Amino acid sequence: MHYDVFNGDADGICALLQLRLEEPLVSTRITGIKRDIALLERVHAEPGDTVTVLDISMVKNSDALSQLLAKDVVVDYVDHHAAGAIPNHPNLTATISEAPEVCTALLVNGRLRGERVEWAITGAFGDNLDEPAQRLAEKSGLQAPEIAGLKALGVCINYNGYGPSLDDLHFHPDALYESLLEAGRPQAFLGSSTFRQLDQGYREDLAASAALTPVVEASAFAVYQLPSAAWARRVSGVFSNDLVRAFPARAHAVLTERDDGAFLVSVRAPFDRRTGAETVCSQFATGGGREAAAGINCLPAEEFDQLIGALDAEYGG
Ligand SMILES: [Mn+2]
Repeated sequence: MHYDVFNGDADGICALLQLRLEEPLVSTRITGIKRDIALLERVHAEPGDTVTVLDISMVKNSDALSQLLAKDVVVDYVDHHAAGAIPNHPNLTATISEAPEVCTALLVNGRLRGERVEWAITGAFGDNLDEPAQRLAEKSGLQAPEIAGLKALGVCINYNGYGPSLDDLHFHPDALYESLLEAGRPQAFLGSSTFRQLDQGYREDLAASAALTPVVEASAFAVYQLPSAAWARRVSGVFSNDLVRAFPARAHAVLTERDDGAFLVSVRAPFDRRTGAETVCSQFATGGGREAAAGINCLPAEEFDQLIGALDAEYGG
């Protein structure tokens, strides 16, 4: 049995699309919402089974990984999040880079020598890596309208993965993966009713978020709070990415109220200085992420001031 374990965002999906279009394989797929990264523990493999892991932090899956390796399961791991100590084990192949200009879809593209480069570009745009995506697209000879299509698709796939529960999403990430695989090429999917539905949902959510103003605004950072509504939960990540582009010198925290009264938080470092987000978030019990983009899954309301303090300490007032 083969298992494909992948993040349910654009990067994870586009990484797997490249691999499976290039090397079709019947597999058990395991994925979830973008923030659900404890995926490896859901693999119940037997000795001799194989596992491909894409776009989820190795350090956050290290126990499950060690158990699989010890069980004689062969693991191929491709990722750009914090890895921790990579086990030196004959059953493990790892392609890991934490470089800020890299994402998993681009790492897979390197491995496949650009065989499915359109999906790599789509994944990179979806992971908010506009410049590397644009460079790769131009190098691949794509024209502006085609590049715009890949970008729109990447943004939409990424947007679909946000939200604290699968119920909030327009499509289960695995169902979306299947539709994309069936389309074969991004251009084919762009003409589908699935894309129209996703694109329309995205536009409606963005329009609703355009009216929001910050609840805290300092010179070096701003904090927004989104209401407890499905549209807000879905759009929070894309909204954060757009803020980074609109105010490149400022750090941003976007809070979404959860059903339990706590907040789901996404923090983006200033675009001009893509560090510190992880430092801010990892001070909280359920926080983590990367230097440029990090999050807190559950910030108790009474820790709001502490978050402001952490932002102020990192980015200065
Ligand atoms: Mn990624």
